[in-house]
Amino acid sequence: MSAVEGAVDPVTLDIDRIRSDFPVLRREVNGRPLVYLDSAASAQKPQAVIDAELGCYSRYYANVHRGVHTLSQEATTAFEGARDQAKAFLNAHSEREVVFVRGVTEAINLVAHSFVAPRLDPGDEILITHMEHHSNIVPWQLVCERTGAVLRVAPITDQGDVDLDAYRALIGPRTRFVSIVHVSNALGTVNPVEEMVAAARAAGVPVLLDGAQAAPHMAVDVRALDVDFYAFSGHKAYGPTGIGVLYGRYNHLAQMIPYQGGGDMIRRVSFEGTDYADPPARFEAGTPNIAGAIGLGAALEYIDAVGREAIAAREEALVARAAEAVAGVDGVRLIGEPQRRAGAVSFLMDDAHPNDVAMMLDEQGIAIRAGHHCAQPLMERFGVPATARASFGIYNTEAEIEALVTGLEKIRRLFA
Ligand code: C6P
Repeated sequence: MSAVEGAVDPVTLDIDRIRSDFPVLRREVNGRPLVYLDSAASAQKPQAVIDAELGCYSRYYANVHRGVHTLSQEATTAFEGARDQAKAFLNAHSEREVVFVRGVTEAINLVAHSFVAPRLDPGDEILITHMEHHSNIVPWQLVCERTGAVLRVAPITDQGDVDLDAYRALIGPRTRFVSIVHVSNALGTVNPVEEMVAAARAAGVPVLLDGAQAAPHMAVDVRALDVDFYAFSGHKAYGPTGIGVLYGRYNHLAQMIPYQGGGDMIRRVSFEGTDYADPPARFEAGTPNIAGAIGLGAALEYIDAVGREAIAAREEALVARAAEAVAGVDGVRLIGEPQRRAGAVSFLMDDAHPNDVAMMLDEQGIAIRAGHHCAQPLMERFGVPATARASFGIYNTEAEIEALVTGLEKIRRLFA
């Protein structure tokens, strides 16, 4: 039976049952059972998500919003049903506040182009933190180049937490927008976003939260957060690739210019001019990722059925244990020891390059990521070009942490 079909103990979670929902976890890599510790890069998919995509393509696939025929009606109903699911997942006020995008990268570029850039004068400021992913740096640099605005960066501590006093002090009369990561992909830091959003909004500054690494691991309530924009990617939340969600307050979306022009985002087109559709259609030009959205709906349903509070509690304990266990390996040093951690543990091993560590773990069937994790300014802050990163999801176990530690000890012996 699937974990979503029966009652799941909200505290302990039946991990064996959850694991049995993910077909790929049955395979071996290099003759060993797969230990998948790379969910921060992209998470594996439960059968429910695979079935939802397959069901769309095999039973009712057609273009959406365009046909009166049965298949198009059914596809449209399922596609819009996924939007409702995303609305509930984020506790948005309305499904009209949910824009389907390719992922967080597109969401931030959309907000930068359509909301922030038109409001900027030379000398205005956009505030981010030192732990941002490139997706939350480069779009702002592009906007600054175009408008003469300035990018401000809130510093972080040696532990990998945002320096909150410095952050608050950087919110000034020229600050026009704040865009910050909810959970760091490279450090695992859970930022105190409630306080950070409140500080910005008290100064009348709108805020975007990059929820790429938060949405899969904890409950997100955009109303409680009082945030203006929130973005997450489907593929990190056990859903398909090429689909994600941008939440935006409706009154912001309604004032925003389109991001791309094309079909489905208009009310009326003539050669003299075009009237745009209302949000969210205004920001969804062209044929969308129909099966992807439907698969994402199934992923969000899966997460909810397992229970987000239970997932958060279990994963937080698991990741804390992983951090402690990895730090206990001779010659290993953690990069980032934040006050609160979710999802990921970054580390370095003396004398071994992170790429070598990742390759040698792969020989033992263990998948981790090595590199700068698309956070080069953060790597520079810690004086390293790269780290090894183990990241965790709903299906990981204590036994897999032991396998990781055993693998690292083996590598250590080889290098020592
Ligand atoms: N981080 C990682 O291995 P996209 O690629 O658009 O789905 O998500 C981009 C992104 C934005 N913000 C954060 C905090 C992220 O972690 C990511 C993606 C992956 O850490 C791939 S670099």
